[in-house]
Amino acid sequence: MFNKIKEALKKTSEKFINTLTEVVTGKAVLDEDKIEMLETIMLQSDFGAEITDSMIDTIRKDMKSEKIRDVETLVLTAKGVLKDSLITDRNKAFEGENLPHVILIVGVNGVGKTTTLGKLANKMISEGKKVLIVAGDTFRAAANEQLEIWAKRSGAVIFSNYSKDPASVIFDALEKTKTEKFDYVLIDTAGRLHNKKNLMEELAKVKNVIKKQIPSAPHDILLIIDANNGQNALRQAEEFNSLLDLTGFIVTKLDGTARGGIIFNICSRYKIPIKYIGVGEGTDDLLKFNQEEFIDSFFEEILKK
Ligand SMILES: Nc1nc2c(ncn2[C@@H]2O[C@H](COP(=O)(O)OP(=O)(O)O)[C@@H](O)[C@H]2O)c(=O)[nH]1
Ligand SMILES: [Mg+2]
Repeated sequence: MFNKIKEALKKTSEKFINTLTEVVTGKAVLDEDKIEMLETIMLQSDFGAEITDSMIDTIRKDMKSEKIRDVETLVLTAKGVLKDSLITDRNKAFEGENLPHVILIVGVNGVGKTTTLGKLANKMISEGKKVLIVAGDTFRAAANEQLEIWAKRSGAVIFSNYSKDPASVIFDALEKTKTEKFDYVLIDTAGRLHNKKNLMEELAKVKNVIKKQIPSAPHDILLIIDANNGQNALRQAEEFNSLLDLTGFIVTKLDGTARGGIIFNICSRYKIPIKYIGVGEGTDDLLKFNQEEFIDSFFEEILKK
């Protein structure tokens, strides 16, 4: 698991770490050119201006107070800054006492909603849970097949009705959970652009319909974000969060991107936790997000040097 994160982060961490190690040269003298380079690299990797500024300021301050003396102490400072950026104030437990735990999956087109839902179902079933998948994307026929494949693969029960609108399908699906006991209900939705008002309003309606059936639900509303979406991902987070009050993010396609800084950026901006990360297309390529592990993986290469 550790290796998978490390592999996925490689493109983001490599440049960052190479430059970081060069920031302190010789007898702990700050190399100004390298500091500038570090700044550029962090911005290119989507860490965002706030974390980048904080990184540069903290390094300067810790150099001055001689807290940074060599590469090892520099890494401690850098780790501290990244850890601080991941502190969230909204950490609703993923496992709810109010079973079934209803999870609504939202996001723009192609970010990996259906795939992530499939991987989640798989994970839950392997833990012995009973899972209902609800096909809330009633717009595309292909979405139907894709979800059915995932349901079959994982052994989850699927609820669909492609002649109805999403809100009615979801309403009926939750009715079913009242007679058949499920641990988790995973609701897939159609991709929508965060700036398309009517489609966004439909999501608000979906949330209300869920509440009508189970007042404490949805227990989680997770926004799926593609790590490659850069600044646009931040806009998506903004719009979806203001409409739905998100409980968490899942960042997908971290494998092979050099823009993994987005993890720190969105988390620090919204103070909403990242629950999982997607590191590939396979069933097992969804990892529970663990701050410590993530940061350790990020810095592992440097510490081996
Ligand atoms: N490399 C990679 N591909 C992913 C990941 N998650 C999803 N995908 C791919 O992204 C594409 C779109 O996924 P899909 O689930 O259909 O997106 P949706 O439109 O949001 O439902 C598919 O080809 C997935 O296999 C990931 O973590 N890594
Ligand atoms: Mg989909």
